Amino acid sequence: MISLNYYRNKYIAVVGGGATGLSVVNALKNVGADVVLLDDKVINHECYKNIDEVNWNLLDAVVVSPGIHLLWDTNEAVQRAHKFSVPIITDIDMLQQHISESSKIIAITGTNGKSTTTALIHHILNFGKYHAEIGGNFGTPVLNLKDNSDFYVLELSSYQLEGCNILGFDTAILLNITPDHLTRHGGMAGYISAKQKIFANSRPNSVSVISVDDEYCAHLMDLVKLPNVIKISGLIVPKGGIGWESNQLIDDRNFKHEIICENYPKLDGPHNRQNIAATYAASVANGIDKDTFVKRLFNFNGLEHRQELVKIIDEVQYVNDSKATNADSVKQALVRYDNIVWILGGRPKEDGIESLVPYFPKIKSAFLIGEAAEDWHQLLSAHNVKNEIVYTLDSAVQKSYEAAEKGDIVLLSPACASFDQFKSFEDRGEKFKKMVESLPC
Ligand code: UMA
Ligand code: ADP
Repeated sequence: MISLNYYRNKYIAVVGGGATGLSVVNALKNVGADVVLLDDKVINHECYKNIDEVNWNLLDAVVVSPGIHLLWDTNEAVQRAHKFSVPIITDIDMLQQHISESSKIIAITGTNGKSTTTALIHHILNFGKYHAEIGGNFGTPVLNLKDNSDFYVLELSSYQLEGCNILGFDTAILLNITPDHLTRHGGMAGYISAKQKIFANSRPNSVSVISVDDEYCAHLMDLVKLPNVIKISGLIVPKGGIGWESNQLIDDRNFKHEIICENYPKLDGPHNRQNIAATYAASVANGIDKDTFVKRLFNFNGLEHRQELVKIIDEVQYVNDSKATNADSVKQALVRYDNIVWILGGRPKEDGIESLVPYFPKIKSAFLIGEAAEDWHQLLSAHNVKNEIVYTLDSAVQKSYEAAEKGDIVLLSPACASFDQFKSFEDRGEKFKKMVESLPC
């Protein structure tokens, strides 16, 4: 646990009693702070208080959880914080305030690829010589990480960044921006402005890693004065940056066009090449030599639920891409595979799947599940894609099994959140894998 000495004897309100809020409460109580926990629902916790039981005049800070919307100030605790001029901060800010001078934070954001890149950087840094902690949106709240680590490798969501006010990372990485979470951020401008905070308050020796592969990132690079920029790409070699040419990772930082390694088949596709280029940039910026990078990259196993090959039955590949919850992540799978029997649907996001229409000719048939089924049935039919509403994952797997022929790919890549029928994307992916495993061979 991170020791928050600055907050000893301070009076702090923590908003949101989920994983983040509870980690903050524990870390604060550990140093003897006076803590109240607020939540829209009543919580069984010794620190829980009703909002009117808080002495707002005396509060030193309000710590918000990522789930608390800040843009429209709809949350009552946030409204009061503004009214009583109480600073709003996050657990990420608190980590930043308290880690030792020798520790470094590597922060990763982007619409897609955050978890893969975070895990890969952690894998590369966390060996004999160094100890690296991994957390943030990846799962472990940052204040639950161990004190005095050499590196903190943090996946940061737009929700987390939106509330941060201190920041200033040693290495800040922006992988890509495509439309997502638009309701929460009030549209694309709000979403980009949250993502852009990854570079806020950077110090003269901070390193900024940014991709040139989409127009929003490219535009940001032109607009924002970033320190020590390393441009990366999964598609080309940016001049003076790090990218790919003919299946090879190239380091052109000193305009030397140095070949680093061949593509790593377990992380295939331009999207993963973007993740690898970002990882290489972060690795060299933090003292990892080229040989160590290559050796460690080539024994990374990839993460579950991201284009994960589950099984091959009668020459049909079953692929679990349950983490593909938005159009751009699904696009990566549709680009990679041919002859696709597509399982999609769930709780749709605002950006929809219209942008995937150019890839529809690769779909042999589609099986629709969840809340999006009726609308997407109309869209697919309008583009002459053979499709059927089957409502549940169970029947989608069964129908796909019956429909697939040798050489086909049965692809669960839902373009939707999972919460209408599952606890999480992991739950959806695990259930898919179990169903596939039980199909007759
Ligand atoms: N709550 C309120 N009022 C609100 C919103 C929430 O009182 O307006 C309360 C809820 O009643 C609940 C608590 O807040 O008691 C939940 O807090 P939270 O939603 O901030 O969630 P945590 O449990 O703290 O988990 C968060 C991240 N969740 C979200 O951003 C929604 C986790 O990311 C993250 O792993 C965890 O912190 C540790 O850092 C999950 C996620 O879904 C994986 N992230 C989104 C994504 O990846 O797309 C952004
Ligand atoms: P995140 O944590 O940002 O959701 P993940 O690494 O968990 O990212 O991957 C989520 C989905 O996005 C998967 O379907 C994966 O195949 C796809 N993906 C991974 N990296 C990228 C990338 N750089 N660009 C676009 N899609 C990606």
